[in-house]
Amino acid sequence: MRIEVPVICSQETFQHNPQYEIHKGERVPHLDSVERVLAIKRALKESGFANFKNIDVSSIDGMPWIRQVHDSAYLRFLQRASRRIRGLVPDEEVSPGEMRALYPQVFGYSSSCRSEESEAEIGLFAFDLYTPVMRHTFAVAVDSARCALAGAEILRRGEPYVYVLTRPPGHHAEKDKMGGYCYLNNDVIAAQYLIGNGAKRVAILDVDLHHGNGVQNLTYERGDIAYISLHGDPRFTFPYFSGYEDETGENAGQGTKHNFPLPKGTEEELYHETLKKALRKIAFYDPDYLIVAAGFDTHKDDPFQTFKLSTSYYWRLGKEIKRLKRRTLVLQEGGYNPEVLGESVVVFLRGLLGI
Ligand code: Q9C
Ligand code: ZN
Repeated sequence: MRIEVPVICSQETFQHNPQYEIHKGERVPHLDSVERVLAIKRALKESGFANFKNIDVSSIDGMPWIRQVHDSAYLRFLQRASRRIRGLVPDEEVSPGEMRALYPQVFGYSSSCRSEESEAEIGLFAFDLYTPVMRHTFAVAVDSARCALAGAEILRRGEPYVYVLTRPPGHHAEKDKMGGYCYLNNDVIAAQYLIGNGAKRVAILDVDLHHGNGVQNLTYERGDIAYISLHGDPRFTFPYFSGYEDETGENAGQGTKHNFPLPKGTEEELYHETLKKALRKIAFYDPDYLIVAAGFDTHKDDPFQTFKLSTSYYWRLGKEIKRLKRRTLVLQEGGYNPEVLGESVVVFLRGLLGI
């Protein structure tokens, strides 16, 4: 029998093409490029084991699941702000005062905003300057979440592994805030879908370089979604405000959140030892499904330059996760060097499939 893995992706992602982010007060090229998608797709096609599903995700009714996870005022803002933006027009055709991309400038210092200007309101709904709202942002973020739902459904029907090329990514998105290139929390939305369809427990393993603050905060008081994350120590790595070891969940969620912050320069052996500890927590939790928030910005050649994992390491990562023997939904998160990203995804999936 030929081994293959179902792959879900959507053309809509190409409508999301942020040009720049504001870093240390400077305008710098945005890292979440469309080249990332092209690199992943090319590598998957060449791999021979990717079974590209031609699902028209636009027909999936994702909003009921998205509304269970995100605040309705936030969703309304995102939709309205996207609609108001001129978007994909050449710079010279954008008249003064007209916007191509919306960034926060005043962060909300009260709990509500009486101005209805997008540039005022965004101060309540964004937590950084890395995550612009553009013409197609709402539609493309909804589409990315729909891809995650399509993947969850395939898993539910009995497939052991599914890979979803979710872009924009999801793990930083909060109940009512965008940030870290994320708008909608694909990971929690997919978990919510699986639980809504009968799963008792879902574990989310986050191997992106950055702590998934959104996943943790959205599930902090829930016992039905575990969150286990390995990431750069938030004392010096984005998103700074969460991901510390003593954050373990509250109320029904107490003991279902586990953070493994790691130092700058972390190499494969330390990473792997830590991974085994993290996977023990998951085995003990005994989930019906596993969702992997799969970021590859831990690569030694990634622009973040924080961890030192090589492309071949991702095979060991996949293989170790396979030992959990859980139906596994892989959702794409970060990974910003297109030169190594495609191969990293493929090598990871090979490990997961055991080939
Ligand atoms: N210009 C994800 O990996 N910091 N998000 C950017 C570098 C923001 C990463 C600073 C990092 C967000 C999904
Ligand atoms: Zn990341």
